[in-house]
Amino acid sequence: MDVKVKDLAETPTGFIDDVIEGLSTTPKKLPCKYFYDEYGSQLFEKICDVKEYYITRTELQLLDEIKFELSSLIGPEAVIIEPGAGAGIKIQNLLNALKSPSTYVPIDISADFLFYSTQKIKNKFPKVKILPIQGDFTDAIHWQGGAEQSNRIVFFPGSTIGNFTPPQAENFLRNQIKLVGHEGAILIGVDLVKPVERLEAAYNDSEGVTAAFNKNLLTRINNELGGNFDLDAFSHTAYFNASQSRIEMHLVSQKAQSVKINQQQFSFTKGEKIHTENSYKYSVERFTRLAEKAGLTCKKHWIDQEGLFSIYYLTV
Ligand code: AVJ
Repeated sequence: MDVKVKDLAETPTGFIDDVIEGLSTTPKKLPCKYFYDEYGSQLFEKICDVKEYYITRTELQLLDEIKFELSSLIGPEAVIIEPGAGAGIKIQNLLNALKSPSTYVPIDISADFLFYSTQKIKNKFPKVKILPIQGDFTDAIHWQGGAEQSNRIVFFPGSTIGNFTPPQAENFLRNQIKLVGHEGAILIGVDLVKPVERLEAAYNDSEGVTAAFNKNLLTRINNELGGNFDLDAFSHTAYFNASQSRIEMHLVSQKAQSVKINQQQFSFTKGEKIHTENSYKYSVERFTRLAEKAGLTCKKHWIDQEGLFSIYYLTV
């Protein structure tokens, strides 16, 4: 089994259409999945290290604390499927914790990420079979599993589920049930609701890494779609929307201006925002209910000592 490499992080075909559509609606918006080109992914890794962003650190520590429990819940010869695998390190901790895991199935839109993560896992876990799938995990993925019929687990860490609205999240979970089958399970990390100061600090880090990550969307439009955004004329903002229980990130136009993308003009009033990301936060009660609506049973959940982050083991 070999992975094909592509030389460049290619621009997904839907990028231009999504940008034009998003900037033509009111209020303006851009899909957050376009944050993650190579530079954006590097910035995200940097975010994971800033002191205000507790998510990655807390989840890694919690995964470590529960590894023996996970190993006995999941059992031997597991097939681990990871949507949006990226270049993550968490999968290595999980594979380390499990008894003779059989197969790793990373799913990612980026062929480069798939290639590198496959190489890395191959080297560190020579006994684990790797079956990479290139695709957008926000679409339903059709994979029949081939010989990998039993003990399939979807691993979805990092509170990535927070990027979906609750109805989308429910739909996503339903699609994962199709991937893992009747005896499968989903191991998922979900960020908890917490005092607003703590939440907002995590998305307004003092080093400005999150601001750069947000603005990278504009850089991508400039570089890949022939846009002429003036990066200094937009500023990053992130705040908690309590009624929706989500952090929202926006880019705010600092003045009245118009921007050209390819041949199209888009005008901005002073203070007008582009909504770039939602990051939903759930209480245990609300997430459990959502999982149940999707047809899952919450067999077990864990929370770190500070009450910042939750991990769920959901069975079909
Ligand atoms: C990768 C979606 C979990 O929402 O916390 C981090 C992305 N955005 N800082 C999150 C993100 C701004 C992150 N997720």
